[in-house]
Amino acid sequence: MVQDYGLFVGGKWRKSEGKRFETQNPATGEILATFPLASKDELNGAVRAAKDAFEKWKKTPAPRRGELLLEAARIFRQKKEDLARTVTTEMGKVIAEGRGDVQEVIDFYEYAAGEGRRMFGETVPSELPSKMCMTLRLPVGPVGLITPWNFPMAIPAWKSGAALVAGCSFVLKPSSLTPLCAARFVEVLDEAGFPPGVLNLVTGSGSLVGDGLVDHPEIRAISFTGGVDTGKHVYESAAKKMIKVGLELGGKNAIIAMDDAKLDLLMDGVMFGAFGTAGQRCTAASRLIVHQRIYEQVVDELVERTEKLRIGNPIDEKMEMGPVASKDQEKKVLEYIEIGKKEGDKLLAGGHKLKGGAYDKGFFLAPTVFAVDRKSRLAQEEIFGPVLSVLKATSYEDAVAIANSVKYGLSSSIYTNDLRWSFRAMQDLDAGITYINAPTIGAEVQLPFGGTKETGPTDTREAGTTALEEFTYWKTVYVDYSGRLQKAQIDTDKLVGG
Ligand code: UN1
Repeated sequence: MVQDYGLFVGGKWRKSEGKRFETQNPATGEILATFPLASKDELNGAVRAAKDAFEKWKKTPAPRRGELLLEAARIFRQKKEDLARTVTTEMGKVIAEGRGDVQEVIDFYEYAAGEGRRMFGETVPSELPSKMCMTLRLPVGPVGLITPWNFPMAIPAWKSGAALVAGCSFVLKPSSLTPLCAARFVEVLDEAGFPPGVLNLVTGSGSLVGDGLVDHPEIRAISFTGGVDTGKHVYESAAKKMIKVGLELGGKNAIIAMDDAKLDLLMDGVMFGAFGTAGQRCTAASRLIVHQRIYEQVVDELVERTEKLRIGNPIDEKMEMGPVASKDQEKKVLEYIEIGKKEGDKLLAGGHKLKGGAYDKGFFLAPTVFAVDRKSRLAQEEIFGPVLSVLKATSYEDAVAIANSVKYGLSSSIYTNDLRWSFRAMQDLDAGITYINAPTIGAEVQLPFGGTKETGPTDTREAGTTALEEFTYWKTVYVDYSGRLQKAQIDTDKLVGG
């Protein structure tokens, strides 16, 4: 039966009378559930609930907040298989990756829970006697979390885990392609026992709910993962309110293959990096830059492996790649394939929709490889699908120049056994993340995640200890226990005292 969901506001699922939208399985076309297109009033109601709850939540001791995160992690672990199936059914990544998505939730919630017992500030000496100075981390207020469909549980977890332990309440607006994952995510948090109003889920359009959240006067920070155009719009609106904003806006990530790379290791990494999640990761390896000395060999092997990939219903354990997430995604990727052909890039594998039998019910594309010119659009633009562009480099310097020639800077990778190239690449690659002898995907939650250039501003990073920066501000406190007025910068002669 198709379930009709409401909005989760103030600790309850609430019916919505307005228009609704459907969510479907991209492999089979089956309708999974329906969700409300929330109205402005409904959004305002959710922000009000978040604001009311914030006043108490911020006073809840941080270790206690952390305990609730740990309890949520326990339930996520218990329900991992079931939730993974929801991820795969609604988003289309293969089931092993669906499990990975939920594992990332568990990992981050466990990690962030510990932050409840740290959240370190500093004590700093004063220039005056009988005076102490310190810094505290305080929550910014109710926050808005706007999440994409490609990691439909992991990304809500990164954002909400950090917000919750910091003491913020939130309103989550998930992508309209994966509201069911968001609903199931929120159900677990509710079961863990977070107080009503601390977490709220509002589904609907980007222009009404997304913009409405960013512009709402009570929302004190926005964390957004998605496309660069929307990200710039969010950044501008947030600037007008002078609120914190975390943005992660994609990539055009490259793997560099040096001529001394271990070939099998390289090929395993390229296949996983390029076609894992059907290439729909911000971190996906969408460019392979190969040293000219091994170019022919790498291309031959790549084509052979790409043509052997097993593609089908991602719930089937044997499949290596599922469909892309939606009709629009399929259309966009096919358009890029046409652009490649028109611009004269050389199609080496795939380049079409898969047809016949069960393929006709879903959005299945053949994994695609192009040999491209470094100026071509396939070498520059984020496609967000199973399309890999291969480029030839004449040297290490040339490879790095190609890698850095795009407007994004999220992830990067180099395969080499030469320490000199490895250590140079760590610093030369203009990206937030560099992997040595591993593909561009698979970031771990205990390290900062984010990029440079148009991937997003470098002042915030998700995950790691840096995750707290998005949702807290520094309060500076001076305690003067001298019992007299002491003037900093003026009473400079009173250097010794007690
Ligand atoms: C994303 O695609 O926005 O590093 C996130 C990775 C995953 C997260 C990707 N852990 O590939």
